[in-house]
Amino acid sequence: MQKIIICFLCFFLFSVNISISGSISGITGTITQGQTVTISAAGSTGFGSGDSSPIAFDDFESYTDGNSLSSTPLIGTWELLGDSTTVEDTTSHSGSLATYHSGDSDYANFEVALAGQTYTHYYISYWFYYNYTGASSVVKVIQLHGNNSDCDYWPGVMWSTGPGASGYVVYAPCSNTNFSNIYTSNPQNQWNHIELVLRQSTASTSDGHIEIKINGNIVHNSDSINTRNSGYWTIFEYFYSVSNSDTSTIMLDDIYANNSWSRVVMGTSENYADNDNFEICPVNSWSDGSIQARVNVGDKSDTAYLWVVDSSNIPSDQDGDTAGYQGYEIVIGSSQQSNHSLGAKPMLP
Ligand SMILES: [Ca+2]
Ligand SMILES: [Ca+2]
Repeated sequence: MQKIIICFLCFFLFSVNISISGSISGITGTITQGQTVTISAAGSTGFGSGDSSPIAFDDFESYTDGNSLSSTPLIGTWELLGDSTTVEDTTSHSGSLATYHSGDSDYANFEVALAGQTYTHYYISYWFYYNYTGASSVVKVIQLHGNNSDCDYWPGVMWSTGPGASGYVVYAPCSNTNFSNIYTSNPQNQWNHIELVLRQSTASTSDGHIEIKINGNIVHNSDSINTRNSGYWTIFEYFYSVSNSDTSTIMLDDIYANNSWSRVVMGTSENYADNDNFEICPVNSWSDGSIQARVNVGDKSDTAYLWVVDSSNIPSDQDGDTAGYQGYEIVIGSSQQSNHSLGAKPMLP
């Protein structure tokens, strides 16, 4: 009888937990905007080490409609530039408020200064909504600046839109050879999600990682890019105005940046890779067995899925038997969180 139990135990262990990813055993707290929830790790494979101090985050819901943008977001700081940016209820991704900027011939609206930092990894996520009128425009979605005298100046992402309203994303590596037309779409007048997973290269070596996703489309993904010759990225110039020369409007919401790939995200498809976008939930406490995160539901409602992504960019996985990374099922607005896929597993006798 003892042998039978041991054999069954071996079968159970090997058949259920074949993934190296951690998985979530439970979530306590209410899944509503701004609430803090505690996410517990299941079994012996925890969440690993992660970062609990994002560089910047804001969902802009603490503003009053029409206020000027503050240099102190919910997390971190940023520097205001050029013409004033306000927070408006014109349209938003999360809640009812987002940044709003309208004008022409403008440059960056605000930036996150990283001077003196030697961070190697970055994860950036935010939502943008834009409209321009005119014959030619350049949507400068985001630009990472380094040293102007070095080739570091150019590594950036710009969204150029020309006559005929065909847009494309440009990534410019150290070689100054732009990867242009890597996303030929022009999604004006809708909310779009951009996600960047970045790792600086060794100096003058083609071993950097640049991964850019827009609305779930991988528009660039390389592990062999030289991102610098000597220095490091020193500024994220977030959210350039849409145009160098034409009238434009751009709104931004749920802005997040961190010098780590570790994060907590929420999506609507159970399989991680099937999601067109993610909501980022900033982490304020991270240990191998337990994480505390600030809920950011974005535009999600009813049933959604949550993942803890580790510092190597590997998501948690609730179903080791199924290919890919299955999320932990949650119900927006509820404090009764249970994972249905884990609940279906056979129990030990
Ligand atoms: Ca918002
Ligand atoms: Ca799986």
